[in-house]
Amino acid sequence: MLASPATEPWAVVLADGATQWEARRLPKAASGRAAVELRAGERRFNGEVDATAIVRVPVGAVPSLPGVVVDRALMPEAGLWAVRSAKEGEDGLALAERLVKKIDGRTLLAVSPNFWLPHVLHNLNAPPNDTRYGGQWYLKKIGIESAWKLTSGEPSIEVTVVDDGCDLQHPDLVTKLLPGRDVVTPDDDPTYIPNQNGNEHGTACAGIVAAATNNNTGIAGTCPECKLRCVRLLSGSGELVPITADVDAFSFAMSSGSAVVSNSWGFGLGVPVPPPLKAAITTAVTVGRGGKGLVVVFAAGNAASRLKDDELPSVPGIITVGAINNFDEAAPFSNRGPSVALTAPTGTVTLDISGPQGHNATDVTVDFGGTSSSCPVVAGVAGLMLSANPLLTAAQVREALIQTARPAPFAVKDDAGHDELYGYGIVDPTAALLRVRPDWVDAGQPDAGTTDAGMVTVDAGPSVDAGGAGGGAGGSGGGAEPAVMPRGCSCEGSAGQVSFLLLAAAAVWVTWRRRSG
Ligand SMILES: [Ca+2]
Ligand SMILES: [Ca+2]
Repeated sequence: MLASPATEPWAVVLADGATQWEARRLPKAASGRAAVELRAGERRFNGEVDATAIVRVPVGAVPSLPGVVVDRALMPEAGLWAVRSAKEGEDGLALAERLVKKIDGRTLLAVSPNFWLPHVLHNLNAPPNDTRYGGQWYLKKIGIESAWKLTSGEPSIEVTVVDDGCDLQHPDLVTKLLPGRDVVTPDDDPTYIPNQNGNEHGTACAGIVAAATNNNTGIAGTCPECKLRCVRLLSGSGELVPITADVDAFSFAMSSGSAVVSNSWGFGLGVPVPPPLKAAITTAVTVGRGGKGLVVVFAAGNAASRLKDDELPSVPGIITVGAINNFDEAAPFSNRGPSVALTAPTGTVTLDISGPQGHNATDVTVDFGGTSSSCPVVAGVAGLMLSANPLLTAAQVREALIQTARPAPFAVKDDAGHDELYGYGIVDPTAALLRVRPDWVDAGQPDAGTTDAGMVTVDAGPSVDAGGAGGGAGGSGGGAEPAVMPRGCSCEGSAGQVSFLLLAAAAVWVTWRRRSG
């Protein structure tokens, strides 16, 4: 069965409608799994295979195939099942090669080996000039205080952060976390892996989404009252992770009752999304949350490259987020393409693993960055929107975010108003909230000005200079009484920090610009 790798021919091992991947065996990997080279069209990349394969059958059916044993239901709502061969010595690759020929579009729809593909985290540590400048300029930049006057979120809205695990005991997270999942081990403990470089990534993303807010500790979350669930999908950037784990992450998000899934990870540049994962995500955004769909947010990635239509950030229905700096300029690394929906500032200041673990010896880092840090900002805004109106479908949330995005000043838009780097603009939480709760406009939101057809445009917040002068007042709205009282959080505690932070951020980004060119 295992021929010499040098002479191993290409074979079709994955088919899903129009998609086909071929594979050929390489010498066995150190992991003990079979190593393979993969070919999808003109693109080639490497992975490994285990003893299992993934089949897609009609929803409601159970795979019944000759010489095949069902391993487990992967995501029944998508018709995805993990299977293995009943034949001695037939691994997942050989099984898939055999089953691909049995796809009939009726009882068997798609087949894939359970590829283990390198997963990367889209972080990028912008070197800080000086820790005195630490603070959450990025929330101020999108006018978050104006949005918080409308709502600070609801605990019933849960955001699942799929990443490299979280510090479950972090003082700024511990009260916010609901049970999570480790989809690699697998068990119910999504704790980060100790003593591993970059292990703060998941904690940093979770903090930006919904850190405990107004608690005199750490940072404020974008959605202060939303709850969090952490899923550990990988241990560190570059790790091989099986497709089944990717699907498990979304299956957990669906079954746990989450409304939003924040994903600051992806595959290596140019790797097409594995069809079983695409099917799982498509099912999540359309069938999850009682048919309203989960809001799935992905980082665009940091390769300064153009995303192809078949890559992970291009899966239809998801919200793909690029990164901007404090001057509304696209970050030099931010991937571009038709699938970029919108941009958000990078959340440089966020939670670190508490104590000596993580990026530094404290509980907070000022060095987070990349599109990894922009994605959870938008995930938090989506949490605010669903808190404001839980009946929204995922498609409605996506549409409202796009339609209310603040125009990116440096964008060169096409006829549809889209720019490949900036998407449809920069996320504007207040405008998005007023779009999905038009009745809140009538309540007299102080910063709001109505334009055409009930659409509302809102000042995204003071400029950098104005923010510096704003001092402890915290900028937008000043001391004005909120028109709609937020629940649970007035967030004054964070406001002063936010204002003073803007100058620092400017310094950091100037450095960035210099480095880029
Ligand atoms: Ca806090
Ligand atoms: Ca630490």
